[in-house]
Amino acid sequence: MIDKQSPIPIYHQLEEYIKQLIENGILKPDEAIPSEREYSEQYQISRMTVRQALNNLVNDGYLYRQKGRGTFVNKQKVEQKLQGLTSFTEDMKERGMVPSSRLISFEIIPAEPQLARKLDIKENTPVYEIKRVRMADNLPMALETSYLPANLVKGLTEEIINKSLYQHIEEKLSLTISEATQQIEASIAKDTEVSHLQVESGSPVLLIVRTSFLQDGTTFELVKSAYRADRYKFVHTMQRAA
Ligand code: 16G
Repeated sequence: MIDKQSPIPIYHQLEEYIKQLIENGILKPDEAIPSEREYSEQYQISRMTVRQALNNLVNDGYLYRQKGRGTFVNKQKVEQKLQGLTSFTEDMKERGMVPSSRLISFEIIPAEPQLARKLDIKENTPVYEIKRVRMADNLPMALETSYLPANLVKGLTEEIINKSLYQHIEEKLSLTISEATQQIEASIAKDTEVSHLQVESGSPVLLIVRTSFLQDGTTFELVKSAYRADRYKFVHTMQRAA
């Protein structure tokens, strides 16, 4: 599988080969991969070359290292399409994963000026503030803080929040969720995120801010979330203007 005559650098060939083994499920999550020495002996390539391939795979989130123990296969990232306005519950179910939430706090607060502006409501209007850890197959994926005007998204309870907000809004309140704007940026996990997402300090997260609207244009939520960058990636298709 390593072709020394090929113009493709050897580290890159090894990287692609290991990637394939992971994507095809031949190497399984949390399985240890061979050591640098073993790869270098097996394929008669330098340890530097092996190291470069493994470093790239660690940086891209395919592998992780544990001090003194070795290098292991990471869980594959959840791919989230950027087309379509979906809920966390729908996204995970579509992938055959079991969604769940861990409620951290749930209260009604008066909207401070900035929040009121973002939700397009008067200052001090009551707003639900909900903090949840969103999980898939019991693994923490994101820490999510949602703000919803309480007199619009009525009757929230812990039971509803532990299931699906969007389902309650559409099925119980018969409101039509229509569109959202979303921004995504890279960051490093803050202390609260480190503990709730169970990552090491200094780990990368994707910060997402979503503002969502009903069909009549009313803003019904502002959601700030931190997604584990090692478990999530966003994909979208683009069309070149004719
Ligand atoms: C997603 C949305 C969030 C929405 C939630 C509803 C992002 C970044 N955020 O997490 O805005 O409130 O789904 O999920 O995608 P639920 O219906 O499962 O409660």
